[in-house]
Amino acid sequence: MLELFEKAKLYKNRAAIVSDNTTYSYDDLITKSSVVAANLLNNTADLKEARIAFLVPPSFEYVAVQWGIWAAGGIAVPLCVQHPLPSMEYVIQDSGAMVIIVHEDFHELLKPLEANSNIEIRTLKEIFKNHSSVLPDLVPDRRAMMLYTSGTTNKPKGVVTTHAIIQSQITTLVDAWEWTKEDYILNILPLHHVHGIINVLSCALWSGACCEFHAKFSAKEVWSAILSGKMSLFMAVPTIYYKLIAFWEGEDKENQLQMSEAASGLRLMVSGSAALPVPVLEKWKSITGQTLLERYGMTEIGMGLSNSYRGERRPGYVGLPLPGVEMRLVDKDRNILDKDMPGEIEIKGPCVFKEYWRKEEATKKAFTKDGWFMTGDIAMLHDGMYKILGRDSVDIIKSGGYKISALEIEDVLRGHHDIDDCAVVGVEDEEWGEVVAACLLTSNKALDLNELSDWAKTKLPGYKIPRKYIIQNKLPRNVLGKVTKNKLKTLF
Ligand code: MCA
Ligand code: AMP
Repeated sequence: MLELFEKAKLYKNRAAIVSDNTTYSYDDLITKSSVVAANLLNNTADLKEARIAFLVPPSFEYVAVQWGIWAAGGIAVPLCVQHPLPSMEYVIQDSGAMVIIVHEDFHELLKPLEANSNIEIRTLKEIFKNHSSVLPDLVPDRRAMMLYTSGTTNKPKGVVTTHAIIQSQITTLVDAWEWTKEDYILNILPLHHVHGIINVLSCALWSGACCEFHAKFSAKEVWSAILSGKMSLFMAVPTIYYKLIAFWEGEDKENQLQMSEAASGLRLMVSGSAALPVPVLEKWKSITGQTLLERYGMTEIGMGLSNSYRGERRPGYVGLPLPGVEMRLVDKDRNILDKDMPGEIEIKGPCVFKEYWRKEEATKKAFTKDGWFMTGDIAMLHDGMYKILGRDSVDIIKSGGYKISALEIEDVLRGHHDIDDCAVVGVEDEEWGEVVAACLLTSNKALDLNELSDWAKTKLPGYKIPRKYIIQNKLPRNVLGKVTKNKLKTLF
């Protein structure tokens, strides 16, 4: 049996999950996920890495389904509740999932998929129907999860991890950040990415701790949870800390004092998924006394570098490689660099993903001949610690902690009948890190940009919609005809 499940069995009636104001124990989780597994197996012995997509908001039910898929030998493919149908359809088709488990609230949305294919949609009610079965014996090298991430290709790729990789990603963090079963964490992050799934949810469950879900981020609700005094840990993207600060600033002095006092009692607050601006770190420290621990990670590697839990947390730096993670910086010719020289981060170790799903060429291209994963992130070792300097590609945008491919958005925008051509870039923004900005070529002098955004929302998740537009007669290009995106950025 997987070590995660073995541990959960020992935690018995300890609180595992709080969602919708209900507390669920580890026993509840084992029982419910075994029912899901039995229903998925449907009298067969093993799902044998069948991809099972699931569209369930962050909740106890989400975890029961995820664990149920694992227990039955399947690959869990979480869908995001905020995505429009075409984004989900892409993931379902690309992953080859033939079964989708859906929360009743989203059944209607997915029905068109069922009508046009052999895909079977099963509601939570069906999948939670009492049933039992012998569960397969799983070896850790089995594929377990697939998370879709944007890259330098226009469509997201499925990043495949095995149980062993997931376990390595979890245990590194449990050790480094000293998780215990007494911990209590609030999870307000989306559950189709590593940050919410591994760093928060899975580390908590591995440790016998409790994870409380809020289905959606709200600064007011997070502050209420902090004020409740239950939380010992919190993890979020920089934009969320920015929003929590803004909320605090809007309160009266007395409330501010209480909020600050409550936040100062947590044992650890972590920031990641995007660069934490030093002014945000400093402001958070001044109002809560907490020095945010910044770490660096990627869907393909889990977490790679981290500031220290007990030692120095240096503003603007991401610390040192986590135990078990091998890292080096290289120049464009892949020569290993010395300190104080900017270079690309390459990573090796048991935390690194197995493959891009059914993309052999892309997988091969992502690794050096001797097995180092090339992250595309540029960093420098300075005074004993690493600092992230940026990315090697202008086509990757980070907004609100989400990774976004400029090429994917351009592809969609070009599909609009009024758009002759376009180029998309990320423009620096205090709150979001970057915001998506599009330069459009159009012959329609009366183009309504709000209508264009509304149209794009039917094709792309909200966070990928451009927030800034400019209309030009031509795109800036170099002598080779390539759009000069850095020049384009200056136009915004
Ligand atoms: C939403 N809005 C935006 C953006 N998103 N404006 C500009 N840029 C954006 N990216 C606007 C909406 O249009 C709306 O505006 C208002 O903000 C509220 O929208 P809503 O969707 O409700 O936003 P939110 O819920 O407040 O979302 C902010 C958020 C979210 C909570 C920060 O972006 C989020 O959950 N980010 C986390 C992503 C994450 O977990 N990434 C990890 C992947 P109006 O009010 O005018 O309509 S990275 C990872 O896993 C690696 C391994 C790692 O290192 O961690
Ligand atoms: P994702 O592919 O969504 O997992 O995003 C991973 C990317 O987020 C990395 O390749 C980095 O570019 C960025 N990232 C994550 N953590 C940090 C950080 N602390 N500072 C700067 N960039 C970060």
